[in-house]
Amino acid sequence: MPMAKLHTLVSALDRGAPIDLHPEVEDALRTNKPLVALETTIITHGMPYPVNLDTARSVEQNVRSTGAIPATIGVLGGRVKIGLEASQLEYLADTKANPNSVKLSRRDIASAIALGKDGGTTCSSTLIFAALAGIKVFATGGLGGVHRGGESSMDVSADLQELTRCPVGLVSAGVKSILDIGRTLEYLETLGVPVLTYGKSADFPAFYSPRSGFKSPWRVHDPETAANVLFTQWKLGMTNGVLFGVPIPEEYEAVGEKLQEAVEKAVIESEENGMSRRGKEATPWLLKRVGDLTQGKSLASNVALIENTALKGGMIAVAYTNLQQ
Ligand code: PSU
Ligand code: MN
Repeated sequence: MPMAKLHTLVSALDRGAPIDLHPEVEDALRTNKPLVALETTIITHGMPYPVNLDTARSVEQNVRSTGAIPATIGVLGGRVKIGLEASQLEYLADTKANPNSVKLSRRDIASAIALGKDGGTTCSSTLIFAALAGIKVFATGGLGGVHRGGESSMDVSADLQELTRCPVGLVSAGVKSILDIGRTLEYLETLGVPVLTYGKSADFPAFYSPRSGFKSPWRVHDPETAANVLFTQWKLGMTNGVLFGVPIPEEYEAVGEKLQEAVEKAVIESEENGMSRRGKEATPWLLKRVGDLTQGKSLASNVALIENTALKGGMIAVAYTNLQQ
């Protein structure tokens, strides 16, 4: 891989880093085609089978529809995969047949690899590998954040800190209201991570709903301006990431208000039954509980919003590549 911009990745591979690049991703990196990184914790721990698999496929398809190349990132047999084969995606998604995939945040990566595990990458670890490969845009559903009661439990997702280390534009539908959205935004301000709403709402979006009650510090309306924010940030030598909150499509707004009741109930239950103090298990438990309480209605919204962020992510990645020409 001769190109200078692949220097970091090439150095890692030279050191024997256990990373496999999908040939299509490798080609896109060599020829500077737009790429969008995608996470896999949403597949292994965020949605039930087979909706997780269908969604992973449609999200990749949406990225392609914009002219960008999807790079779904995960860990298989102790190796990091940047870009998954169809069969590898199926393997990670089939959580009944292959139930042992680990949820991998930054602190888990080296141990999981040394022990030869399979795993889904959270936003934090997906950011790490996207940055390593020089992928500039990453699309997901919800970012982790400060949990309710986080001021005493200290449950603050590693996703937030990671955004200070990785020069990647993270396109998400905001943070779920299972979290403390106000404190999450305060924390991001302290960390110096740019936060923008992409689209109509002045609010920072709350995943199932465009409205969180908290204003976004900045707003952009088109992929070119979003890409220009990334371009400018990195041109100035700042090496941290940028968070774009893309509001859920309008037709899901009304149901979002209803889902909020289930979210409140799930949070209270998690405090009563101790799940809120169970570290990495807290988020998957809350997601599943909201799904059960709404008879799957939350799942349909979840699918819609991530399909939407994939589309916007693809458009921003294409615009970013155009700026580089
Ligand atoms: N929020 C969602 N769905 C998810 C996640 C978050 O609505 O699947 C996943 C993401 O991978 C995120 C991770 O990075 O959960 C955060 O976990 P924790 O709160 O344990 O840091
Ligand atoms: Mn946590």
